[in-house]
Amino acid sequence: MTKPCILIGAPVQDGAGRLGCDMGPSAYRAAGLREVLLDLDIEVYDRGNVALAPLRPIVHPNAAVRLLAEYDAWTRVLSQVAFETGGEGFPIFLGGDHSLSAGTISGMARRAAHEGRPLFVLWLDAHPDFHTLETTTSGNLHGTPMAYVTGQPGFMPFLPALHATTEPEHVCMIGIRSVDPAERTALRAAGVTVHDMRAVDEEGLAPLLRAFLDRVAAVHGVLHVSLDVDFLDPGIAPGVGTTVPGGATFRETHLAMEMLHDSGLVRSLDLVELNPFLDERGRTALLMVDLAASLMGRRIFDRPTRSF
Ligand code: HAR
Ligand code: MN
Ligand code: MN
Repeated sequence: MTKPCILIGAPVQDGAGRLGCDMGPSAYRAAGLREVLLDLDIEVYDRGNVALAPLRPIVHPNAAVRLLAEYDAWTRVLSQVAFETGGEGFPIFLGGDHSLSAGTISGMARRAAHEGRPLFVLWLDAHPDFHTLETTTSGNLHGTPMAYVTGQPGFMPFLPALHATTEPEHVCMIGIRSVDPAERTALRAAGVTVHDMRAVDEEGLAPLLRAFLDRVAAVHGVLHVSLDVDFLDPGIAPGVGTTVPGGATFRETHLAMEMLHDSGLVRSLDLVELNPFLDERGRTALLMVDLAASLMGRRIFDRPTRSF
């Protein structure tokens, strides 16, 4: 990986049901993300935190929907930042709740279209985040970004028009184990590849990921990875507001990250849903940094043994 890494803090918490994700970017910095990348001889530029664009008033008929104006504003600014930084290096978006992916993925889709290559998304999460503004009942908009970027109905004119939609067939979700009924229906209709935890247990994470990477490479695609803390088992990653039992292990996830690095297909990464207020002495932040290092080329063999 010769491209410089560009760190972009996205202190978004408006999409989550509880406060605290806005501290995520600081926690990743305190956990040494920059230093770990420098150790890999990667050039690193930290752009600091993105500021929220001015709000425009938006009213939606679904009264459950919360903080839509903020979602719209974050999406506009992050989409632009993703498009720009995606042309300069390898952006790592330091979340922030998962609603930020509405911006980062739409921006990376525009970047890929600009380069004439299809964008694929690997979604590592307990949740598919495939609600529309109509179907969400919690109103927490971190439950919606994948529906938005794949062009599901009802987001216009409430959110920015997409320069490029991500084909639902180009999305692979792994680790899924908390799906609402409306999401289940919509995922099937859209043709998203969903490997739930049963698939991971029966078939193994590596073969599932290998098949997807082969699909991306076959059409000369580029890949965006969106890593939600709750993909991981709560026993190793407690610092998240929406823990779900039965998550991915340390070994599985490091292996996935090493495979992603070896593929040479990954262009950009979201680290999302870390809630430092719920963390235990930074262990979840440190684990996410550790995983980012594996994705950027560090072998488990070379992993330092120091504890924090
Ligand atoms: N599906 C539920 C809802 O819409 C939970 C969404 C939670 N999403 C995240 N990100 N934590 O994956 O409220
Ligand atoms: Mn998520
Ligand atoms: Mn999740």
